[in-house]
Amino acid sequence: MHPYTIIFQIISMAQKCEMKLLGTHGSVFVTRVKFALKLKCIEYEYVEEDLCNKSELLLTSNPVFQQVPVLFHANEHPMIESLVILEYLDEIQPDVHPLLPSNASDRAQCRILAYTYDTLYHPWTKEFMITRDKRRKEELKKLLIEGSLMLEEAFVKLSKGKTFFGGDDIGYLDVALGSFIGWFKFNGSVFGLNVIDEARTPRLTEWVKCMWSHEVARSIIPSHEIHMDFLNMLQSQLPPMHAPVST
Ligand SMILES: N[C@@H](CCC(=O)N[C@@H](CS)C(=O)NCC(=O)O)C(=O)O
Ligand SMILES: *[C@@H]1O[C@H](CO)[C@@H](O)[C@H](O)[C@H]1NC(C)=O
Ligand SMILES: *[C@@H]1O[C@H](CO)[C@@H](O)[C@H](O)[C@H]1NC(C)=O
Ligand SMILES: *[C@@H]1O[C@H](CO)[C@@H](O)[C@H](O)[C@H]1NC(C)=O
Repeated sequence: MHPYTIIFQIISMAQKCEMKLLGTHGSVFVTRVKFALKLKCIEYEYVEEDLCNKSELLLTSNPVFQQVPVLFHANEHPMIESLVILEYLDEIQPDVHPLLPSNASDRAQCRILAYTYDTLYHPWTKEFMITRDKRRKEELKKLLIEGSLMLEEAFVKLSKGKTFFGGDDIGYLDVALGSFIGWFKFNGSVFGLNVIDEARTPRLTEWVKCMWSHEVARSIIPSHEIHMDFLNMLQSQLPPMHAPVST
């Protein structure tokens, strides 16, 4: 066994039970954190949260947003916001699978892209999946396609001809965006739109394939059934199909 592997295992053992992750299956934001913890060989205890009946632990550790993920590390303040948690993990375990690039400008580009994805593309995708308003759906389709072209361009720039956003290996954006690949399986056949499309976004198409063939990525992406349950849950929160439309 490589001496580094042994050292990492010792570090992991020492950290065991120091880390606790509060999450919900099927949450892409929780998947991100699991992904980073696994890449960094950090052992942790996972606690499943019921978002329909939130625990005291969630309400006290994330009183403002009351959302998962929440990461507890020993006696530190509980941490929230998946992207903040990724950076924290990268800072406390910098030598095992570094995530952010070393160039400050590249780091800023990565953060901007993840922020754009979370604040625009993800809400659009979610709305696209559940809206029943045909005109809005068309509008969102256009926005999502434009977004995918922008992501393709960013991929070309950041990957510098390599396989991942992070280059030869999975980096911060591969973790941040790769946790969504389970949703990309809900392609044209389900929603009438392939956001990632061979003809329009060839490099991203290739990237999705490489993500699926990465052992760690594959191991943390929830099953198709869990995605289906999540989708049903989202759709069940909508008013019934024939309810009067309020304006
Ligand atoms: N920006 C947050 C988003 C977290 C989030 O949206 N969590 C959802 C689950 S996917 C949640 O806990 N929802 C419960 C609620 O909003 O009441 C992050 O990146 O961690
Ligand atoms: C909600 O959670 C509490 C414990 O956290 C449990 O005692 C209670 O039975 C739960 N209620 C429902 C409706 O599941
Ligand atoms: C980051 O990389 C670019 C080239 O991609 C270079 O011009 C720039 O000087 C680098 N910045 C830092 C802070 O190293
Ligand atoms: C499209 O979705 C179907 C099931 O919904 C799945 O079997 C297929 O692999 C998906 N294709 C892609 C390219 O993800």
